[in-house]
Amino acid sequence: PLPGPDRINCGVELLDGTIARLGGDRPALRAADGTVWSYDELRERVDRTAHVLSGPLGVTPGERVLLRGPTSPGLAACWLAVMKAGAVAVTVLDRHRPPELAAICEIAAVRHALCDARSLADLEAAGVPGLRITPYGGDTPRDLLRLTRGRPTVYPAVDTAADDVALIAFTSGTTGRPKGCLHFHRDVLAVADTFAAQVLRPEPDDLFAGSAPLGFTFGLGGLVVFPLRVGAAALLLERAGPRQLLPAIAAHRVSVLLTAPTAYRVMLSGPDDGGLGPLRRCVSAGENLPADTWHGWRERTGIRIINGIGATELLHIFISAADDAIRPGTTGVPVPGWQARIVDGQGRPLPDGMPGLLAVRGPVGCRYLDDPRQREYVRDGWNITGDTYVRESDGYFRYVARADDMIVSAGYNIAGPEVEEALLCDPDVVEAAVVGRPDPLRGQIVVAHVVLREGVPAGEATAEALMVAVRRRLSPYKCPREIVFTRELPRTPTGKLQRFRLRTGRPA
Ligand code: 3SK
Repeated sequence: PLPGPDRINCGVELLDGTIARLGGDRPALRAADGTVWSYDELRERVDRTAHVLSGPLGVTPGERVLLRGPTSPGLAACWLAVMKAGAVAVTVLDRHRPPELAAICEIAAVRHALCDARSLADLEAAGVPGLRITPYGGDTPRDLLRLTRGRPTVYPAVDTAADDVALIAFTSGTTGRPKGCLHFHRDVLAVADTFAAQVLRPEPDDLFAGSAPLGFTFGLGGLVVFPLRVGAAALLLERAGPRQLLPAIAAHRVSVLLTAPTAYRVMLSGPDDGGLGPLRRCVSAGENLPADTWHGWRERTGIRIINGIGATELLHIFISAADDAIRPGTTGVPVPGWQARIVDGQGRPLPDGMPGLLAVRGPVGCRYLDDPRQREYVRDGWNITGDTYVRESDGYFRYVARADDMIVSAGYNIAGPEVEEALLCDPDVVEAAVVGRPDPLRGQIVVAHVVLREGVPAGEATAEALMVAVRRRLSPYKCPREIVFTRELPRTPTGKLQRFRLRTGRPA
C-alpha cells in the first residue's frame, strides 16, 4: 500500500478536499440534457442524501448499499453519499438481470438499495428477502429526492479508516458465479494518485467522458474518481456507445475520453468531420488495443491513445504508458507504484520474451468476498490476472491472450487475439473473435467469428478475401480455416468478449 493517513473517507477527499483546494463554483458533473452541477451543488446533494441514508433509511456504517441505474449525475451523487455515510457501495450494472442481482445481493448481504426509478422492475423481480429499495429520479412520495428536501445541507461524514471497505465491485469474469471484490477507501484514492495522476495526468479544466458504466470500476474510476480528484468535470451519458460519444465530444467539448478498442474502431469507421477536435487525452482499456487501431486514431486525431490493462480485482489500470513512452502494440510498463512479472503455472518467473501468466502487485490487491477462487488469484502476494503476456527485453509488456484463450492446433500454440488483430486490419471488419474448434485431426482448428461493416456482403467471396489478407500477415498455421459472419459477438455486461460462448456454440 502507498503510505498515507490511517483515517480517510474517500467521499470527503473527492468532494470537500477538492473544494477546499480549488473552490466549489466550478462544474463537477454534466448530463446530456444540459444539467450541470457545480462542486458546491454536488456536495450539498451528497450531504443531504447521506443524511437520508443514516437518518430515515437507517443505514449504519459498514452496511452494504446496492446502487443501480444508468450512468447519471444522480447515481454518482448516491455513490458519494454512501461513501460519506461510511457504508459500502455495491455497484452493479443496469444490464444485470434479476437472477444475477439476486446472486449479488446474497453474496454481499445487501439490505438497502438506491435504484433509478426506471430500473426498479428487474430489482424488484429479483425478490431479495428483506431488501429495502429506495428509488431516485422518479416522482413517487418515497423518492430519494423528496426525502432529501429540508435535510441539513452539511453532513458530518463518518470517520472511516483508510482500510475500511468502501465498495464491493462484482466481476463475472468471462464465466462463472459473480465474485465480489472488496476495495478500501484508500484504494479509491490510490488509483487516482497512481494511474490517473502519473500516466493520464488530467487538468482541472478537463471534461471527462467515456463508455464504461459506473457499475464497472473502469467507469467509476474514469468518470467519477479521476475527475473529482483534480477538480475536473465529467459528462455522464446514459447511453454512451460510439454513436452517442461522437456527437457528445463535439457538442460538450470533451477533452478526456476513456473507452474500449471497439469504440475507437467504430468511431474511425465513420467520416472524419473534425468532431473529435476537443479531445486531448484518450484511454483504451477493457480489451487489447490493436496497433492498427492506435495508428488509425493517431492519424485521425493526432492523439496517442493511452492503452492500459486493469482489473475489477485491482480496481483500475496497473500497466500503461503515455506520450513518448508509448510503444504501439504493447500495453506499456507497470504504472508507478506497481510491479509486474511473467510467471509459469507454478508461479516461477520466466525470462523476457517467453509468454506466461501476468503477475502484478501494487497499492491495491485482490480480496474476493468469501470466495475460494482467492487462492487462485493471489499466489505468494502476486495477483495472477489470468492474462498471458510477454515481457519484451525493453521492459514493455505485450498482451498475448487470456490464459484460457490459447488455441493448440497441430501442436502449434496460437493466440486468438493475434489473428483477430490481423483480421481487424481490414477496413471491412468491425469486430473479430477467434477461437479453437475441436478437430479429430489437428486437436483444434482456428475459427474466426467476424462482424462486417454495414453493407459489406457476408458471402464466400468476402471470407476468401479475408483469408488471403490474413495469410499476408501471419504464418499459414495461424490463419482461420473457417470464417463465420455474425451481426454481434457475445460479450460480458462490461463489454469483454466471451470467446468461451463461441467455443461451446452458445453465442450471444
Ligand atoms: O481492463 C479492465 O477490464 C478494467 C477493469 C477494471 C478497471 C479498469 C479496467 C481497465
